[in-house]
Amino acid sequence: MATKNYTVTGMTCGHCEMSVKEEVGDIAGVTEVTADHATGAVSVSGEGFTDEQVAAAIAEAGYELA
Ligand SMILES: [Cu+2]
Repeated sequence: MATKNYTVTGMTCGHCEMSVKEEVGDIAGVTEVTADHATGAVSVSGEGFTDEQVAAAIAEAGYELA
C-alpha cells in the first residue's frame, strides 16, 4: 500500500474535489483518494497505479497536474 501526493490546478470547489475523487478512484488498485480544492492537494492511496494513470484521470475530470 502506497500513498502518493500530487498537486492539481483548476479545482475551485467541493464539486471539483468530487469529480477528481471519482475519476481517480476508478483507477484499478486505488483504494482511497483525498482532494482539497483550497490547496490543490490530491493524495492517492493503493497499489499498482501509475503517475500516468493519475494524470489521465485528472485530465478526464477536467483538471491538470501542476
Ligand atoms: Cu468546483
